[in-house]
Amino acid sequence: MAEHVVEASPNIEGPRPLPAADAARDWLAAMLLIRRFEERAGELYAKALIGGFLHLAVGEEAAIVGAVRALRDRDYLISTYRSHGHALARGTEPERVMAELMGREGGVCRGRGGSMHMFDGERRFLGGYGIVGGNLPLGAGVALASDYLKRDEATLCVFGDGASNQGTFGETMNLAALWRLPVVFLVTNNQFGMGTALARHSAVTDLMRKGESFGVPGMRCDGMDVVETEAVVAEALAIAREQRQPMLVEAVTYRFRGHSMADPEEYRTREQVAEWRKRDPIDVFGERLEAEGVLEPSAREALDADALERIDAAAAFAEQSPFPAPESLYDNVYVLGDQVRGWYSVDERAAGVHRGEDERALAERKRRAGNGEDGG
Ligand SMILES: Cc1ncc(C[n+]2csc(CCOP(=O)(O)OP(=O)(O)O)c2C)c(N)n1
Ligand SMILES: [Mg+2]
Repeated sequence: MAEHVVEASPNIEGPRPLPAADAARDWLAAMLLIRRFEERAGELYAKALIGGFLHLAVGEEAAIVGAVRALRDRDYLISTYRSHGHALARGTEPERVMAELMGREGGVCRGRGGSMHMFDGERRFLGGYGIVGGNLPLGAGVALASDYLKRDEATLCVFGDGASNQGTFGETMNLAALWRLPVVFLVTNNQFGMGTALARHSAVTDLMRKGESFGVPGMRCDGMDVVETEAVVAEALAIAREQRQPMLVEAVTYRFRGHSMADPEEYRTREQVAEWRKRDPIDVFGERLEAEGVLEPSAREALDADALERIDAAAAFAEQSPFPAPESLYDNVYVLGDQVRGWYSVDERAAGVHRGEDERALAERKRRAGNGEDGG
C-alpha cells in the first residue's frame, strides 16, 4: 500500500453487530442499486447519451448508504457533485436520477442540472453542488434554520477530503460550533482530490481532527463498512441533535473509478486500486450476511438481479423521456427585463440576436407559421 494512503482505523473490538435482518438486506440492496446505477451511467456516458461531467462513486457505496440510513426522514442531507448514490439511498426513483443525467424532462431538475445537480426537496435532500466546499455554509444554514424554528431536525453535510482545504471549511466549523448547530459534517475521505493524493493536498491527513481547533470534535469510521458507518454517523447525529454539538465524521473509503469520466488516472497504481478492491464494500457485506446466516446465496443473487432490473427500467424511462423544449430555457430564471443586460442568444429561429425572455414568443411565432396562421 502506498504510504500516502490512510488506512481505516482498525476495529479493535471486532466488527460491529449486524442490524436486524430486514435492515441488513435493505442496506445491501441499496448499495447494489447504487453500484449498478453507476456502472450503467458510465456505459451511457461512453455512448454519449449522457453529456457534461459524470462523477461516479463506485467503491464508496458503504460510506453513502451507512450515512444516509443514519438519518431520520425529517433530517436534511446536502452533498456534492458525486451524489447519484445519495439521491438513490434517500429514496429518489432511479428513473428520475437517470433522466437527469441524460438531460431529460423526467429528471429531478427536469433535465436542467445534469449529474452534478441532484435534488429531492420532498425527501429533504438539498443537492448536489458543483462548487467544492460550497455546500458547507449552506449545510450550516439549513441547521441554523432548524434551530431557529425549534424543529427537531439535524443536517448531514457531505463533502470530500479535498473540500476540507477550502476556506469555507474553517468559517463553517467556527459558526456551527459557536451557534451550537445540529449539524454533522461528513468528510468522505476517498484519498484523492481529483488527481492529488491526500498527503499532497492536506498538511493534516488525520481529517477527523481538522475541526477540533474550531470546536468541532471528530470521529472516524471505516467507510468500506456500511455497519460501522451507520453506527458512527448515527452517534454523531444524536450528539449534534441532543447536545447541540456539531460533529465531524471522517469516513475512510476509496473510489475505484477515475475522478470523472475524463480521468487518465496517472496519479495512482493499478496495484493500489486492486488492493482496495479486495475490500469492496458490497462483496464484504454480502459475504458477511451469508456467513452469519442472514442471506442465502440465492437470495443475495436475487437482490442483485432486482437491482439490475430496476436500472434497466430507469434507463428505458430516461431514454424515452423528452428533452426540455428549447423555449423553456429561460423558465425559472428570475432576473429578467432590464434588471440585467446581456441575456441574449442567437440561433436559427431568428435573424440576429434575441433576448432570452423572447424564447417563448419565438417558439409561438414558429408554431403559428408552421400552421400557416400568420403567413410566416
Ligand atoms: C471551488 C472549486 N474549485 C475547484 C473545483 C474543481 N474540482 C472539482 S472536483 C475537485 C476535487 C475535489 O475533491 P474532493 O473534495 O476530495 O471530492 P471527491 O471528488 O474526491 O469526491 C475539484 C478541485 C470546483 N469544482 N470548485
Ligand atoms: Mg476526495
